[in-house]
Amino acid sequence: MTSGEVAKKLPKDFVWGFATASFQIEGSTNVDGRGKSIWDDFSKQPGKTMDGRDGDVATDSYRLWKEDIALLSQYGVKSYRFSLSWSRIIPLGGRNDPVNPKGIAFYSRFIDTLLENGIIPFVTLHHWDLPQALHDRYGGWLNKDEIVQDYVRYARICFEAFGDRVKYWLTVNEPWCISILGYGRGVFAPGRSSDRERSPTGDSSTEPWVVGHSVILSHAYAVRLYREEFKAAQGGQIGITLNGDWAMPYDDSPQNVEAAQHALDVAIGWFADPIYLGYYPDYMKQILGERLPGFTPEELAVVKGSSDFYGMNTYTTNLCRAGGDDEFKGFVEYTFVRPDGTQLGTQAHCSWLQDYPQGFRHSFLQSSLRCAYLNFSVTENGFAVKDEHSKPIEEALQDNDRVNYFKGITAALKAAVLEDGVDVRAYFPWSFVDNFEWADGYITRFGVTYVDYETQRRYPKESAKFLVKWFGENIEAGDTKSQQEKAPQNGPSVVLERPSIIQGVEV
Ligand code: PNW
Repeated sequence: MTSGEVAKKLPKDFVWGFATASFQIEGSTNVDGRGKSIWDDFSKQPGKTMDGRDGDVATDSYRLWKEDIALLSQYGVKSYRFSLSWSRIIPLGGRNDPVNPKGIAFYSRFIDTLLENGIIPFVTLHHWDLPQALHDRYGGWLNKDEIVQDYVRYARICFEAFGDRVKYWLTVNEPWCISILGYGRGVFAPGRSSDRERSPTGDSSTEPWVVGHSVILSHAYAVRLYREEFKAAQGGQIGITLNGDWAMPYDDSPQNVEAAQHALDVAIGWFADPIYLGYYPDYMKQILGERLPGFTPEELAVVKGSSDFYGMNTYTTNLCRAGGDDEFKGFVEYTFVRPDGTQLGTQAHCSWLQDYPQGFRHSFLQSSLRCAYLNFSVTENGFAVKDEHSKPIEEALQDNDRVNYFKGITAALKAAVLEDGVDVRAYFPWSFVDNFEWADGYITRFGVTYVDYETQRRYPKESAKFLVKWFGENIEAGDTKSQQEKAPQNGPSVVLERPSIIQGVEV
């Protein structure tokens, strides 16, 4: 397989833009009636974030949203992937709890303004900021019967309020991370784990699998609702987004080839197989036995086929070797060191990420082979430059490792579409701006736009300029704008002025 650039371009309706999530950018956590999410208090507990910082201000995007949209518009993106904060819309989260009109109004205005600027909203309903009240009331994702109903009602409120203008919905972001990092390793909110030094409560051997099951069902019942009551009138698409990296066998020994398959069964198959094929992977049943909850036949009928597309968050490649005691990785050891001692690629600031663009191309084939996915939207992909947080701004803006990462990825994307014939319809680099990187606090920076947290000024990095230019040159002429032109434009019109806080946007 060659990874060289091919002369042809991506089709004219190819969608690209940048991605973010509500808790990572919004700040303003206690204004306009927002209720707490599980990340509010968790991030304030000593030791939970690397720099001890929380999401109270983040990139201040709840206040600076017009400036954010102006920058997106200057970048010339076709779309923007962002998430809604459940507890801004329903502060206490539950199906009998009141809806907050100010939360609805905020996102409604935001969506209108994106559309007025020719930017397609690509909306995630849930990106990890579960309402705290639901966790306190009944254990949140641990309580399947309650959470499914509450999530579906939340989804209904969003379809009713925004579905006339939103044509791309993602139900949930990365269920593996919610389950394993939140209820297994205990490093993400709500921080539950069997490790008593980390958490006074929790059972890492059972809870992640229960949580994953609840997430799948919540997703599936929300999709059923959309298809039955909204799709005909609103005409949108709805799916889930899964995290999953390419699993490459460490060498060609049969046990390591099998290990790569096992790694995938747990990292991707846990969610992809029920949703696209209608069953949990055999390997998961084998290692978990009774601990893996079962679906009733009625549930399975709702789960199977419950995604209109494959939402893929993919960052890296793992060399997989049989062994180890980590159930969350399917008893597979991950490494970036090849048998000959060389590194797979350039190391990012976070330990789990190296640059290996060939893996990006392979991951489409890997997923296609697994379940013959209909079509792909890459909803996240990106790189955090090592030590970027400690560099002076001028230096941080020269983000060569990130530029190289995206050079490799864009070539691989083009090859996947034009040479391998994979049906990829959208691509969203993570992230639009540096932001609250969960347990890493503000240390790890994934943005293509630098945020100076002292001033909240935004500065485009070289990688933003590279991507803007690349997509400008590599998509066939003609545009997807027809979609948003057709969409009704309600609500007040907001006039955007060229923001003063954005520096050097000559892209
Ligand atoms: C994703 N891992 O999270 C999330 O969707 C984003 O909110 C986040 O900012 C981004 O990737 C960068 O981290 C992940 O440990 C977190 O492999 C951790 C992992 C993968 C994805």
